[in-house]
Amino acid sequence: MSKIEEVKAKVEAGKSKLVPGLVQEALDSGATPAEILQAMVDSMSVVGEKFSSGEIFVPEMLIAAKAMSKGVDVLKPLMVGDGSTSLGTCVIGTVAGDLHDIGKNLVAMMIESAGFDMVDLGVDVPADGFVQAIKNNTNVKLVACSGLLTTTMPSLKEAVQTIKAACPEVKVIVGGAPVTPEYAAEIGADGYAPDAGSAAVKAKELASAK
Ligand code: B1M
Repeated sequence: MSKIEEVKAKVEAGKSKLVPGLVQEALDSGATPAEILQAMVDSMSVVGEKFSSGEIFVPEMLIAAKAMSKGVDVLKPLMVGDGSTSLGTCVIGTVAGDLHDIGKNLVAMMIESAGFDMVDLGVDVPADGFVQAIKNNTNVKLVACSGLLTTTMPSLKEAVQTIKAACPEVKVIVGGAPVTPEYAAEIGADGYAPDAGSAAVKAKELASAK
């Protein structure tokens, strides 16, 4: 089994103590951070499928998520930029009722490395929490809202509409597995991205748009 396959297997099995060391070994064996990250994202898809089929339950999903986060911690310094230029501040959070944060954390990492200062509000963020953060921080150009559950899509809509009503000059980008470009447009978001890499590209595009 290659080191990258070992990382994938141990994330799926939720082995948080082993994953950081294996990620380092995979790097040392020549795998790129992007390849290792993709392997861990693939693991979470397997975990999701096993949950859907009733093979595992919430606690197992949670420990797999913890293992992935530990692996991402090792990759983070290799993936973020030097922060020497700032395109402004980005406020990010997962919307109300939703506790999923791995995708949001990756999006935060990539947008930060694209040159934004990052204010991360965490998970379960109410619509007015985003507005307060815009008011409490300087030079906020962008808000990034993540949502992973179909049941929290109404929270995403409420967040976008509350932010745009209170702060129309701030751009809002949305994403997360159930979000489509059509839904993003329908709820009034300025941008949509399917993954963390394209979220960073879209963030730069929105920040430079007049
Ligand atoms: Co939950 N969960 N979960 N879960 N969970 C999913 C999302 C699910 C698809 C699993 C399944 O059934 N197959 C399903 C949702 C079904 C649906 O609504 N359509 C589900 C469910 C049902 C639930 C609960 C309701 C289970 C229950 O309690 N019965 C519950 C809800 C709790 C809540 O939020 N209120 C729940 C709980 C949990 C845990 C807490 C145990 C844990 C999360 C821990 C954590 O995040 N710290 C968990 C996990 C781990 C998952 C899966 C297995 C993995 C999620 C993940 O981290 N993926 C997930 C199955 C799956 O995704 N296949 C599942 C890896 C991550 C990198 O991908 O988050 O999609 P993702 O992010 C991507 C893109 O979506 C995008 O970029 C990221 C990376 O490129 N993206 C953006 C994300 N945000 C973006 C924002 C952007 C742009 C792009 O712009 C702002």
